[in-house]
Amino acid sequence: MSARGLFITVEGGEGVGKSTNMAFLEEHLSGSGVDLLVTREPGGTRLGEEVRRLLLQVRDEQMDPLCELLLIFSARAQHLREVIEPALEAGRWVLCDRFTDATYAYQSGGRGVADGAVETLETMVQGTLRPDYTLLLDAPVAMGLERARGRGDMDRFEREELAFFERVRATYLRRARFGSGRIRVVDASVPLVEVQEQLLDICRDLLSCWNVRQPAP
Ligand code: Z5A
Repeated sequence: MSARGLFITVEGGEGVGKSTNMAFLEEHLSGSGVDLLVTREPGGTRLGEEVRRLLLQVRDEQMDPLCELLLIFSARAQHLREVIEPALEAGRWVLCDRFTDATYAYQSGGRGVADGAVETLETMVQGTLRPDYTLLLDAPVAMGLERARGRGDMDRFEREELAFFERVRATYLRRARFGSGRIRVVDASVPLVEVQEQLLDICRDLLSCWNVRQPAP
């Protein structure tokens, strides 16, 4: 029987380079022989992608923060049962663009929903499942927004004010500082080639742990 796979998440504020670096990580890890499943939140299933559309769509009504929180966890429940848990159990690595750290950062830090509400849903939906490693791409908010907004149309989140994204960033950094050591902060304010050098160092660590964990042939 294969060992359980690793669950790796990539996090960060607006425009820090998650999509760009997810592609880089995918290429590097798959090229190193990892059986990798790449996915994202909100989304990752047909149902989840429909929920994502609801969440990102610019609307003329205000979405209640609890409605937003529950939509995110409803998509996450489907994603876990249908995609993430079966892959991990089959020994595959899962690389996920955002997960529950984003919920703490955006819904709790950004919107002001109580941490306790997020914790309750986290336990209900995930049980004891948590990411094994999280790469937090960090850059000053203004830099990320400038990069992201250069792309044109802005979604419902991208239209938030600067202070919202400052709270999001502060929450991520606090979780990295006071968490269990699972979250590795990557300086994403430097040129891409330097960001990717940091990612390669982390990949080396992950791959060496993995080689140790593999059962002998
Ligand atoms: N959300 C939530 O509220 N709660 C939750 O629990 C979850 C999500 C899971 C969608 O996320 C929204 O869902 C998100 C929070 C909410 N909204 N926000 N904000 P998303 O991950 O799909 O969307 P995003 O954060 O808006 O991602 P993004 O804008 O696509 O940004 P990115 O992936 O981090 O950046 P990128 O596309 O890779 O890079 C942006 C540009 O910068 C691009 O032109 C790159 O070439 C350039 N770039 C990247 N790195 C560099 C460096 N180092 N130097 C120079 N230029 C660079």
